Amino acid sequence: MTDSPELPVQPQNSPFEDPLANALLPVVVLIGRPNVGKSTMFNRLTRSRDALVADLPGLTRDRQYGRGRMGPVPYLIVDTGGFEPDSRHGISSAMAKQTRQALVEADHIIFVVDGRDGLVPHDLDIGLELRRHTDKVTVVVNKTEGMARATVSAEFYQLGLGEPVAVSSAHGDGVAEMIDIVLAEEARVHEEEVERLALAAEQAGEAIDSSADPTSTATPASPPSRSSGPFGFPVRTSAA
Ligand SMILES: Nc1nc2c(ncn2[C@@H]2O[C@H](COP(=O)(O)OP(=O)(O)OP(=O)(O)O)[C@@H](O)[C@H]2O)c(=O)[nH]1
Ligand SMILES: [Mg+2]
Repeated sequence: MTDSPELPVQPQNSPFEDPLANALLPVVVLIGRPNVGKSTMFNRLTRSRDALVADLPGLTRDRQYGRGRMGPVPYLIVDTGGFEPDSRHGISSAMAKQTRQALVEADHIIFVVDGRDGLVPHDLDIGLELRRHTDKVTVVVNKTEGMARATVSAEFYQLGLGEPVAVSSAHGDGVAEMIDIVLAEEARVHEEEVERLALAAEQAGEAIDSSADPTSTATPASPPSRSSGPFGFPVRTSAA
C-alpha cells in the first residue's frame, strides 16, 4: 500500500518487515515519563489504534513501530515505554535500555510532557538524559486542550531543549503543526525535490515540443514549406 494523507497507514511491529519501504523514512521516537500520552500521540500520528492507551502508568512495555504521514513527508514513528533513566534493575531497567536504543536510532525525538501536571522532577531527569541529543529533540506539551498554549508551555523552557510545542493528542489540536515543525528539514528537501522534478519535466517537455516544431531554428530537418496544422501535424502551405 502506498502512503497517502487520506488513507490510514498500517503500523508495523518491526521496522524490518518492509525494509525497502521503511529504509528512507525519517525515524521519529516518542519519549517521556509514564502516562503523559505517548501512545495516544502514536495512534494519532499513525491514524491507528495499535498502541494500548489507558490511564495506567507503565502500560507500554515494548517499543512499537508504525508508519504515518500527516504533511508532505511520511515517517516511521516509535512509541516507547515510560522512561525511568535511573532504573538499574528489573523491567524498568530493561525498558530504559530499549528506550536508549530507540534514541540512538532516532532522526528526531519528541519529548512528551504533561501540560496538566506541569514540569515535574522526572521530566528534568529525562531532559538531562536528552542533552546529548539536543539537536534532534522537540519538547511537546500534551493534554493542553482548552488551555492557553503559550502559558502552559512557558515553564518547559526550563528543560533547556528549545521552544516547547503545545498539543492535545487526544483531541488532535496542534498535532499536524507539531509534525511540520519536527520534520521541517525533510519537508524542505522534499519541496526542493518536487521543484527539481517539475523543472526537469518542463524542460523535457520543451525539448520534445521544439523537436516537433517545424518552425523552430533548432529543427532544420523540417522542410520550410510546411507548418503546423490544427492537430499539430505538418501541412503543406504551398503547392509543390
Ligand atoms: N486530557 C487529555 N488526556 C490525554 C491526552 N493524551 C492522552 N491522554 C490520556 O492520558 C492517559 C495516558 O495515555 P497513554 O497514551 O497511555 O500514555 P503513555 O505515555 O503512553 O503511558 P505509558 O505507556 O504508561 O508510558 C490516558 O488516560 C489518555 O487518555 C490529551 O491530549 N488530553
Ligand atoms: Mg504507552
